[in-house]
Amino acid sequence: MNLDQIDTVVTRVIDRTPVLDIHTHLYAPAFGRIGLWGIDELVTYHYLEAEFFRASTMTPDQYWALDKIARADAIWKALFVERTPISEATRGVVCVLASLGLDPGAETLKDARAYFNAQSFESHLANVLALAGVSEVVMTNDPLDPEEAPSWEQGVGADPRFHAALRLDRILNDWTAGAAALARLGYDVDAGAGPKSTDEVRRFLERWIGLMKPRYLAVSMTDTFTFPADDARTRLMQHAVLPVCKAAGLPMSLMIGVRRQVNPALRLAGDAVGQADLRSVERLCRDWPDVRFLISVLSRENQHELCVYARKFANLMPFGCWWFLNNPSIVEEMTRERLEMLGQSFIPQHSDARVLEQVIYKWRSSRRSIAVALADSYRRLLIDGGQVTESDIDRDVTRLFRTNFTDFCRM
Ligand code: FIX
Ligand code: ZN
Repeated sequence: MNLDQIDTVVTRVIDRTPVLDIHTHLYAPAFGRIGLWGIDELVTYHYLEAEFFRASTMTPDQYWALDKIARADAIWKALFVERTPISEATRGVVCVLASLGLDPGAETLKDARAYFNAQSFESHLANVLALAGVSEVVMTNDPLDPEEAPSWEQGVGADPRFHAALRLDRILNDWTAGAAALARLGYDVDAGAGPKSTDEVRRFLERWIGLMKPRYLAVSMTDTFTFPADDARTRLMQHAVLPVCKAAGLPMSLMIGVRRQVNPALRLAGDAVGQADLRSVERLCRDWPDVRFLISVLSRENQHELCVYARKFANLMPFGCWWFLNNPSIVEEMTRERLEMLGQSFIPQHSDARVLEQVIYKWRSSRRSIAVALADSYRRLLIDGGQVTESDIDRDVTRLFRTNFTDFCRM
């Protein structure tokens, strides 16, 4: 292959390689209405709500007093009609509508609503995943979510396109509330998170691993996350969560760096970002060498050091360009530094999709950015005297989009 073929071949391979999307907030059809899809969910995505409040004179209180339809109409008018949709999140809705054959320049959402109302979910789901080039997604499954837990207890049928991830935020980030919820379920736990409590949490986790068959355990941590510390979270991690991960052979996913509710008036859109002290990640990877850690950090300033830590610890798998990082300028920058320092040994992206159709735009945008960075790596290789074939690129992209995750999770 020569220099001027690289872009075409890389784009062809990236476009045809189906993705395993390792972190989303999507749900298999069997979970019913907690799985979000359709135009009104797309347009009221919390990324767009944040942008709406900058563009509109409507106060959050006035907005929250509206129903979902009226909220979507207000956002559509402000961000898509009265302004050109050039932000990542607004352009994403344009991409979805155009991909589905709808008019992204429509004055109202009337025709889009008619289209989505006419869809049968199963065929729509298959169409959306095909358009996105996504073969499987990993859900975010909370055993203490009263809307979700009954589906698992009743025995939700397996769907090979949807893998589970056992999410632990309610236990690890708010033990007082988590302990109360576990106590209501009959677990003998107390606020101190002593040995009896950690044994009971192990029992709880083992039960839910049996119910969910998760690919990994997961938690989202604030920028102030410190491990170890003299706190309930450390005791729960050291004496329950990490031993369970080790015994079950399941990775632990840590997403670190959110600053929760810096503006509570915006609700889900009210979270921000903070630079974390990644020495906690260093201590986890060193002190728990038999546990594998999937790590994503939210601050752009933490990305380079995460790559350095990944060079030090083979049980650390960096993944994704999370949330405020999921923009072409930063996805390309992060992918370049990961390729330079880690070769193919990282997971370049996850969508974090909350609404089904978002996988279409999130993966189209990410494929473009990843292709630019990857093509440049191959060009540099050729310039330095190396060779690369299309099957080499196939093998590399399959690692990045699929088998780095399936191997790490021993799937
Ligand atoms: O903790 C998480 O899984 C975050 O991704 C979400 O809480 C966040 O709201 C989100 O969807 C970001 O993309
Ligand atoms: Zn998420």
